Amino acid sequence: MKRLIFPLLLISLISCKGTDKRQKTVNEKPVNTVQVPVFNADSAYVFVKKQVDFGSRVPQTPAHKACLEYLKQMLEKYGADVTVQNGSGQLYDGKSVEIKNIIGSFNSEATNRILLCSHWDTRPFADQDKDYSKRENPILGANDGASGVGVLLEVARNLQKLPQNLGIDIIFFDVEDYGVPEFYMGNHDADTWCLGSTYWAKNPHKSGYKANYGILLDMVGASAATFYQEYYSLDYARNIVENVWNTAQELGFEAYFIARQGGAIMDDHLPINRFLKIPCIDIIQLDKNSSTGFAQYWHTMDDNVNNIDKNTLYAVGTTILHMVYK
Ligand code: AHN
Ligand code: ZN
Repeated sequence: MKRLIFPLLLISLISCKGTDKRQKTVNEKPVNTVQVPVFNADSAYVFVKKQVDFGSRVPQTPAHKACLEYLKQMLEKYGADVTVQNGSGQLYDGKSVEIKNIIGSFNSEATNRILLCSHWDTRPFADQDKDYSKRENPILGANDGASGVGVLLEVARNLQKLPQNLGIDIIFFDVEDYGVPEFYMGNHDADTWCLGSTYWAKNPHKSGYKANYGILLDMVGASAATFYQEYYSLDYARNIVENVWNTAQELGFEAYFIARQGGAIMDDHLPINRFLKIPCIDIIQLDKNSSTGFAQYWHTMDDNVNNIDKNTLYAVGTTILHMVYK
């Protein structure tokens, strides 16, 4: 009897130690999990507000120019190789317009790349405003313009620990929102929206430019925003849509990312899909209950900083960071 006690004690000690060790390993370093940086919504909000403080960023105006310098400088500060692509396009009234697309590349040499984009210009006309006397005024575009850019600047700030074999291109497209206004009575071409992205998709900053996929952010900062699965995104890049909406759901953002089909929107993702053949989706606030398909503030004087909710910026930014780092 006495002889048995000792080995039994020893065995139980060893096995106990073994269990302990295994648990510790699991807790300290979860298998197959990458550290995803934390998206700071306060920081993203500041980036949005800073753009709005320049005033309306209508192409070829001083505020637009000042904002260009700011965005360029911020991308450089966060370690991107920055290119400003100069181009030109034709407006609905036949006039020519300068295009300035801002491209920030992280790990420029990596062939495995993701494209993240947003438009940075704002609409010259509040042509959906209830007050007809204001319909020719430019909008501030806190949500329609600044929100996507603000989220992507905060993403850029979090790309410091990007693995070397993964490249990210953040593109801020110009002249997205200069489309034919409702009050215009003359004739015009079919394609008056998305001039900057169309120019880039036909003349990419690097010849033969390729990315695995793209994500466009448009109006991603309003309170209680609903992101339905936009029609063309499903058509061209269904697996990316599903991946993004599943990721958002796993993170608890299913109140924003609603896994149901939404309307077809002519937006910057379309030329990218059509001309460059890069599968690109659009995360855009759609409203099923409005006649325009967009929320009430859309293309009105109400699209100011009061329209921005940090919770929405957080939901979108966190989802994007998880897409990048997973
Ligand atoms: C059209 O209304 C044709 N496209 C809307 C794209 C857009 C405008 N996104 C933001 N502003
Ligand atoms: Zn717009």
